[in-house]
Amino acid sequence: MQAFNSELFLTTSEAADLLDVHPSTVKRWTDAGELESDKTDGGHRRIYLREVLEFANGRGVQTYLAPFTPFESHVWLAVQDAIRHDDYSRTVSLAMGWLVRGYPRRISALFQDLGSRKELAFARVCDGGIQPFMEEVGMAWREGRLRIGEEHIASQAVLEALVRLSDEAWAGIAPDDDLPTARPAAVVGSMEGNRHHIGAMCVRILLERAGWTVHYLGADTPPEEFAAIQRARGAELVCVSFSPPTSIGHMRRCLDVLREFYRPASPFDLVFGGAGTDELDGGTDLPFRSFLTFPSAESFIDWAHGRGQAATGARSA
Ligand code: B12
Repeated sequence: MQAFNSELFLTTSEAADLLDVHPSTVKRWTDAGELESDKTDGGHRRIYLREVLEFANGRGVQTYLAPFTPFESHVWLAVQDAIRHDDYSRTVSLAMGWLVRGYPRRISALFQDLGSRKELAFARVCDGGIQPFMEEVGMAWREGRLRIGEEHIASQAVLEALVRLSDEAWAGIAPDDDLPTARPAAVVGSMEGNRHHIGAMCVRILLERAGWTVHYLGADTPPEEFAAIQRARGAELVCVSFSPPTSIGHMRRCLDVLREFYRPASPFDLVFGGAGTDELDGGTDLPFRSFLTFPSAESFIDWAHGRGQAATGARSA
């Protein structure tokens, strides 16, 4: 009964956002009867989503909902829930539905859209949207409701969205051979034995948006390689992602190797991230500039912003 869903009536400014015009333009169109609208008891215009989409179609305007046909209203509601209520449950169930029905491109497009929205903190999109979706995928696989191939498809769809978001973070910035030296460098990847790297990709984008150049190592990377790339690139930050079944033992080994390779002439902060990393007690005699653990993206981002600004400031001073 979607036709009577009051959530699908847009305010003037919501319609303006969707059509990428100023709200006064929408008012002009509704006053002229070109765009059909109702008025609330208080006299505010309300425009039915379907009318806005037909209007856009008639004028050849591409809205962000166009790639999701025929799920525009579902996506609209999912995006509004995320923006207004910090609620990603509609996003997760939409993405699960598309996964089961075989529409992975829509999954990518939805996470790319959410990830590029200025109204949403990207760390929250990771912890509130991507992580719960992938957790649901893992649960469905364990309970035999999804095949392992479908879990791979879900991972790939999310990774593709993240790769595009990484490209967006670099838009307008010089390519690799001409990197601005003012940007501090970080090394990011997943620990040896950890084939999961969606969390590491989230961290890569968070850092890129916070002004870092990221040397991304991907999944299952030996700690010696984190050390070698840190040294070669003069990186000031090393971020290692852990997730089950990698254990405290893996974290300790990583810490030991990085400690062994550490040179005070090339100092860096070391961050371990992912579920369970906050249970590690790193001890007190660590050589790193600092050693921190963060179980989520949101817990990390404030620190990363502050650290990035300090590093950039030190370079330009
Ligand atoms: C996708 C997936 C895979 C994919 C990975 C694909 C890829 N390219 O990454 C594949 C198919 C390869 C895979 C393989 C396996 N998997 Co798996 N996998 C998952 C699944 C479904 C999702 C993981 C994911 O991507 N989550 C999304 C990201 C965004 O979440 P996240 O990693 O937690 O990251 C967030 C935070 O932790 C944090 N974070 C993470 N890293 C970092 C780093 C830093 C620096 C910071 C600051 C923050 C941070 O921020 C992120 C954003 O929110 C999980 C289910 C689950 N509940 O997580 C199982 C799961 C982790 N896998 C599991 C298992 C058992 C395996 C296998 C052993 C299966 C097998 N028998 O072969 C193998 C091998 C694993 C290995 N050696 O690493 C189990 C682990 C259970 C356990 N306690 O041991 C889980 C929990 C599934 C389950 N319910 O049983 N898996």
